[in-house]
Amino acid sequence: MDELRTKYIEAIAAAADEATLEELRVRAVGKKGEISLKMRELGKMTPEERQVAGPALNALKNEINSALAAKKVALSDAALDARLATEWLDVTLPSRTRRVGSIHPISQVTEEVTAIFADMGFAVAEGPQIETDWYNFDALNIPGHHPARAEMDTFYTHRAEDDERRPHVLRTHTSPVQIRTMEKDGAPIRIICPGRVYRADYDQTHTPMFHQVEGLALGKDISMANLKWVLEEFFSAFFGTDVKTRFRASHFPFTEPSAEVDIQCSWEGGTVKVGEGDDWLEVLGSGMVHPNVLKAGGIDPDEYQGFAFGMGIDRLAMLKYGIPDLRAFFDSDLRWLRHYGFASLDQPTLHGGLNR
Ligand code: 2NM
Repeated sequence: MDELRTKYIEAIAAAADEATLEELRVRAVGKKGEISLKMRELGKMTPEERQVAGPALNALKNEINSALAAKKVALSDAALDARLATEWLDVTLPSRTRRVGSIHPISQVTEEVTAIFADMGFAVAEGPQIETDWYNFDALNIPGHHPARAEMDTFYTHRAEDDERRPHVLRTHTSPVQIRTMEKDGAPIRIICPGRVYRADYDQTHTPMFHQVEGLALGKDISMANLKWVLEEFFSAFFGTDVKTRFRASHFPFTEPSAEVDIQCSWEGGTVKVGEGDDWLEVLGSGMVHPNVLKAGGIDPDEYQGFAFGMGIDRLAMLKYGIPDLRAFFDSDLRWLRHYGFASLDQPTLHGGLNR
């Protein structure tokens, strides 16, 4: 019994890992372990012998089990200490720098425009950028021979010889969204439609993709007077200062009467300032929606009337934030984006004004 105790207690103390411990457990107190076998011999003993050997064997078994458990804990503590000694982390070190993206001026201005019109009760409507020529032209009272339909201004999708479908185009304005809204919701309507539009034109002041926001208000008695108030309210909120407007008679196929709208500005030292001075800057087209357009949208022109307008978002962004070159908007130049971009927390407000 003493030999067994010495052998196993010493072996357990010397074990270097859990696998060795397990091997010792099987050899000592496993089903066919030395101590278990000894316990089986108890049956062959006399009652007197058994009374001495039984408790002694049990005590030895318990002692070995305790030694195994204690050694197991000691081994895992040692392993943890070894890991902690190598895997340390200085949480007081400064963090690594990470580049942060910025909000593109066009996104920022779209949000600003949306916030201002939302305050006047206009909802945002969106639609597809690839349209049929019906939504893009016919429904807007633009006849088949109109120059705007010519291949040189409009991107037409490729068609196989035997394709029977209507021609499809990249929308040249967001007006198709307004036709779709008339069809879907009927009058009254108060919406703006911001989004990408496409025209085959590329020079200093034109890019083949640009951004527009159009507005539409239909009701029983909506007039040009309401249009003028809405636009002056919009420009004053957008530029953060009172802005006078000037309406000039014009012509669009989709409105009658039609007006081009100029905003008051000054030219000093080659830079334009909105809301002061005696000069005018053309920024917007508008008018009363043509009866043919209302009919195309499924609305009775004898019951409803209203105004519509359209303007360029890119141009608004250049004016408000002093961006000189239109084409730089779409160059994806990181230095430009860092300079003109907005922090994601710089939320547009109704009266953000020019002084950020
Ligand atoms: C402009 C100028 C004038 C316009 C018309 C419509 C519609 F679909 F309601 F008829 N939406 N937008 C419109 C009118 C657009 O952009 C220079």
